[in-house]
Amino acid sequence: MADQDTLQYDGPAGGWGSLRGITRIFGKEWPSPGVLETLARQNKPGGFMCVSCAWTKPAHHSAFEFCENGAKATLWEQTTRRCTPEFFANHTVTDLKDWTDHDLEQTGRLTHPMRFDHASDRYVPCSWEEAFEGIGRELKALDPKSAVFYASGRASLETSYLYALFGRLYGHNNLPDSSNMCHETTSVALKKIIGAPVGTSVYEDFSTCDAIFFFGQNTGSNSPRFLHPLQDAVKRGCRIVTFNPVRERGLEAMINPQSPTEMLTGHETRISSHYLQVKAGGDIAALLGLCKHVLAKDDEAKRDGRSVLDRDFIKQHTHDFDAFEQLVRQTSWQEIEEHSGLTRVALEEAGQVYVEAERVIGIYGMGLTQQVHGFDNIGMFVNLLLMKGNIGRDGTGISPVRGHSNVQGQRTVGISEKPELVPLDRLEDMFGFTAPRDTGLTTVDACHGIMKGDVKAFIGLGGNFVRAIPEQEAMEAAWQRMRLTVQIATKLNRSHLINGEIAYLLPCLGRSEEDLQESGPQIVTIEDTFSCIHGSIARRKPASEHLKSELAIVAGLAKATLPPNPKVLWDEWVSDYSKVRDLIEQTYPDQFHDFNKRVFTPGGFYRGNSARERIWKTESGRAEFTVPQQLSAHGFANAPGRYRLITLRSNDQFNTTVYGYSDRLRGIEGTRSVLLINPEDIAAAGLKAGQVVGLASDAEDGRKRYIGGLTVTPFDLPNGCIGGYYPELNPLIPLDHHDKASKTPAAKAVPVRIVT
Ligand SMILES: Nc1nc2c(c(=O)[nH]1)N[C@H]1C(S)=C(S)[C@@H](COP(=O)(O)OP(=O)(O)OC[C@H]3O[C@@H](n4cnc5c(=O)[nH]c(N)nc54)[C@H](O)[C@@H]3O)O[C@H]1N2
Ligand SMILES: Nc1nc2c(c(=O)[nH]1)N[C@H]1C(S)=C(S)[C@@H](COP(=O)(O)OP(=O)(O)OC[C@H]3O[C@@H](n4cnc5c(=O)[nH]c(N)nc54)[C@H](O)[C@@H]3O)O[C@H]1N2
Ligand SMILES: [Mo]
Repeated sequence: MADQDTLQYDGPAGGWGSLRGITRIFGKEWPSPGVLETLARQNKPGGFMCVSCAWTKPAHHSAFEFCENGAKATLWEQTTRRCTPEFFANHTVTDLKDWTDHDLEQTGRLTHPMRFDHASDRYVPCSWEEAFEGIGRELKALDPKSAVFYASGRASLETSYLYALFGRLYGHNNLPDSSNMCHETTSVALKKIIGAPVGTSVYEDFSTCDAIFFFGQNTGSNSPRFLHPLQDAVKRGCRIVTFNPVRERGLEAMINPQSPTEMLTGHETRISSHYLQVKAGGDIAALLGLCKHVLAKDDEAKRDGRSVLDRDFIKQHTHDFDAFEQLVRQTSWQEIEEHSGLTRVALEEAGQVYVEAERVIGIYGMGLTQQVHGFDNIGMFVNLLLMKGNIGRDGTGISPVRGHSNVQGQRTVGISEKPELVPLDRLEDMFGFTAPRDTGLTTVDACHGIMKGDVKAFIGLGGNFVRAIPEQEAMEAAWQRMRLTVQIATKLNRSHLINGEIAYLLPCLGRSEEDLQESGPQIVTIEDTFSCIHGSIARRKPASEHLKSELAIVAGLAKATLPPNPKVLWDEWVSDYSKVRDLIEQTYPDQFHDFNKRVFTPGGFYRGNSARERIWKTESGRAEFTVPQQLSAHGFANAPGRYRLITLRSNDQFNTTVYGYSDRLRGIEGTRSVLLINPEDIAAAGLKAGQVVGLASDAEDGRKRYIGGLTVTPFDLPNGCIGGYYPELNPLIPLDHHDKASKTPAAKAVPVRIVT
């Protein structure tokens, strides 16, 4: 299935390959027959909501509403392996630092609360009381502003609400989220441009749109259930135009693994009608090219009294069209071709799809957000959509595809370093305290604070912060100077091996496990990428009797840290999560009215979006046309021997969780230590396929950063762009290489040199 010149998979996404992908994990991880029952209830009302991506859970679900990667995530959580106190007694933390991400997590589910013992260089078991008391004592002794409470986007709305409340009652807004490495560019850009920080499309829009434009989102691996509505859309004639430096198989063709006919006949659906391999960071120019074509066609149409632009919409609903139009007219095709790496002809053909479509949805992911000029990427995408009124109408919209299953929801219920986004007055009323008003730390700010020594305590509600951030080597060194580090987790990862003076590892329930409290089994809720809220309830027996729920852990920490407050009832909230939902409803009555009654609404309940109603909560009161500051988003100069490194996710990982070594859809098997590069660039650099090389940072700051042991692998990429895997290559990313507006690390075009 792989062609000879460049390693590339030419089978479809889905199909038998996806079933084999699942079975491979089943083989290793099959815990018990009960797992099938769990999978059958996945993503359905009254079932549990997948811990993988944030794609929606539709009301009209199929028999098995899960995908290859959702099944892997569930099986990974429900493994029979256990990472016990005996395991920790047998391994020093220093030894474990040589283990791969995959092997660390393969030790299985954490079973006991553990404290790090410096003298023996080992984790030793401790009781929950001891852990809470020890952490509370440390936090009480610190200046609250020197503590950071991080959240990875998985914890429920209930837990997230209480975690943010804990931070504010304690005295800070230092609440960075995995979103700060992900779609923060979206939250900042869309808020400013259309007045709502999240996407405007909903699931139903995919059944009426005429065209979908895709920028830098890898559906086949990262939100595979999205392939079904895409396939349906293509079948009814909708056209899909993709911009991506990599030819991602999921966006090329797909076989529905849930359709017996397709599986038996091997009949695949072609997904993208146009596939444009833009250079990494070339999207601003590419989008300008599309806009230029739209203007040219509008000029033609005007001659016979027609209009391509939606002039009424532009006049009534937008601001600053003239400045934008001027820029588009001024920019030459030559500049556009140079910066995008695409030809005028290809861009005009793609632009024509836009011109002809009455309803267009714009989809994007990390390819646009993780760039130095990510804000301008999104601004340009919105410009294109605004030209024809493609926001705030059925079948249209700007649609960022969110990452973690509840990352969007965490922001909705208050996990944010930006106090202006949180109803602090209301919280003060409800809980009788004075909320901190100063801006807290983003992920990048927190890293700087840790390096400088200003940040002295870090609590991680899930995730693998140290492995996911840029500048990993320097950060690991600085990390150990902190006074207190606490990690709440299901499985062992590298962040648990880099410890402060006092360190705890607290094991929690996963979402697929029964959460039994005083009032009975608990429901938790999450928000999907379309702002729909879903309840989740699980029945599986927990991995260990010593686990606590994330909510109970947050409450335990808070209670041990904060002075008593008659309005803050941690024990009551732990005993019955519906009471936390009441608090959420009270804090956000417009969006969460009747929360407890609506928890199991099929398809989730929609919490609304002003921009979808064409109410623009922006400075001008209208949707903003924006003018990008430059034509390339990557943010560094071209130089001889300097490449743009794209850090990629394989089909066999969830972020830093590496399930295995098969990147099936890209035809890369058995290794992650690869340098993907096109044959022309291999020859030009005097390299040979199969040669082992290193990558060195080529950032202007001159700092040394290096990763070796990478096998040169021919791959279909634009000239000057090379690829490799996240998180292994994270030490190459400078901490200050981030989106200018939101500080999202720019992991999709990193300046590097190849070292032989
Ligand atoms: N199975 C699985 N599912 C996941 C995840 C996972 O790791 N595994 N992670 C979850 C999370 S947290 C997130 S945020 C999402 C991430 O999902 P995506 O948003 O899809 O993120 P990536 O896979 O990092 O990169 C997306 C695409 O951007 C392309 N790209 C790179 N540079 C550029 C560029 O300059 N321009 C353009 N147009 N494209 C570019 C890459 O080739 C890649 O196809 O997925 C979520 N779902
Ligand atoms: N170079 C590069 N760097 C990147 C990216 C990139 O594309 N390129 N992507 C960025 C993005 S989009 C993101 S979102 C971040 C991801 O950063 P994080 O969200 O911090 O990392 P994850 O890998 O998702 O975290 C995995 C760990 O979460 C824990 N875990 C799993 N389930 C649960 C649970 O239910 N509860 C708790 N408490 N813990 C649990 C397990 O211990 C597991 O080891 O990485 C960012 N970093
Ligand atoms: Mo993400």
